[in-house]
Amino acid sequence: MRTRVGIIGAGPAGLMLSHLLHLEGIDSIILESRSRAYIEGRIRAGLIEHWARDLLIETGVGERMQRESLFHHGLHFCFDGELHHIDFQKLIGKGVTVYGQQEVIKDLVARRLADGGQILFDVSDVAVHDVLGASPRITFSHHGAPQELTCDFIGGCDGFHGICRPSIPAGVLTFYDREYPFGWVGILSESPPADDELIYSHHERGFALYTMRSPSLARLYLQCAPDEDIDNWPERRIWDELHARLAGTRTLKEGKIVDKLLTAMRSFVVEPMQYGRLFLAGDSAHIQPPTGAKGMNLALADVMVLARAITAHVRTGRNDLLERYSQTCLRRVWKAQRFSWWMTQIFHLHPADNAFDRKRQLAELAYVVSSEAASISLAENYVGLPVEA
Ligand code: RFL
Ligand code: PHB
Repeated sequence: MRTRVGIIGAGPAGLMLSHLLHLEGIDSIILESRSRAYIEGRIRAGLIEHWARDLLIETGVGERMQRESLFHHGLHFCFDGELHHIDFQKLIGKGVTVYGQQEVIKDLVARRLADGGQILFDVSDVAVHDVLGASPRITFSHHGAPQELTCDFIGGCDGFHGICRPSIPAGVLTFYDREYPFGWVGILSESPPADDELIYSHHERGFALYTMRSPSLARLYLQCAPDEDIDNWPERRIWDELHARLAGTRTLKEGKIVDKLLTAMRSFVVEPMQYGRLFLAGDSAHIQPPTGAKGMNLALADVMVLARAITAHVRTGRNDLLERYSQTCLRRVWKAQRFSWWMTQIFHLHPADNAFDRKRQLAELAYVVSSEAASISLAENYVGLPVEA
């Protein structure tokens, strides 16, 4: 088998990379270790940045999103028993879109297949070879048969636990890592959300986030211990904590819990995001705590930069954009890392913090909601910084 770009992983990064390349007339093949049903059912992110919404619409995969998503003009911060609204639309004329990551996945898979794209699901034993040469290869098994795919470039879009990053020899990459002493327990509930827009709550019992997928489907998260056992969180305890951490500012209706998960919190970046003709994109190169809602959006931003660089190479033989891929992405990645870390540290109860630190968090939250300059700074980071041309 031969293709121009071999892509490993059919998450937001891999699927969007393949779609963007197709729009430029460049062929690619995606190899995915899971089934189509699995990746289309995996519940994850829910928030799409302003520019990413435009990208989905402009590249022809935003039609269902435009019909079914919720557009939010701002969000709420809850602290000291009060709710404060920050109006992004008024401050910077932008907003965010609530639309499940698995819906983006469904739309991209449908579009790739309708355009004749190749996605091989259920592959195993994926390995990359010769990435420092002009013709890298990917070997894998499909339906039990060994296969080999030769290409010009490899898109390493296989997420945090994939094989691409670990296949780069020791000493090439620098790792930047930070773990947090807490995690999130999350539920999806067949009940209305606490408010029309998101509520991030700072509370003495710990952080809580009240988000949604639709007007009848609430997505709710609670700060918990980092190595928490899900059995410690029976439904009654989850609802009691969710009510308590709203601090009487809203009344939350309970509903049938249809999904329950634990999420660890971590900030992680590798530099560079490239080794020869292997380009890492999305979670394979960086992850961040979900407090800033940046993961899926960063994955889309990386592949926008990569698709442009590959297109310039194919059209004109230019290599400068490919050579600058990593530094171009990392400038934006680090700003998103900084913001995700900031949102995380300002809202969570840190085991090592004392009364001084809690007062400092409250003072900073009060500053953000009362200063127009600080609100604008929050707004422009939250709706997403521009992707460099
Ligand atoms: P993905 O989505 O993990 O996709 C990688 C794909 O690669 C496949 N794979 C392999 N395929 C072939 N061979 C191998 N050896 C392979 N190894 C792995 C996997 O099966 C998978 O299909 O990475 P990608 O594309 O980089 O996308 C990243 C995003 O999925 C991730 O950053 C977000 O989900 C993070 N995230 C959020 N991001 C946002 O932008 N907004 C949010 O509101 C948001 N909320 C969240 C989140 C993540 C969460 N969890 C569960 C970690 C909320 C939560 C709770
Ligand atoms: C979500 O809707 O799942 C979501 C929204 C915002 C976040 C994290 C998760 O910061």
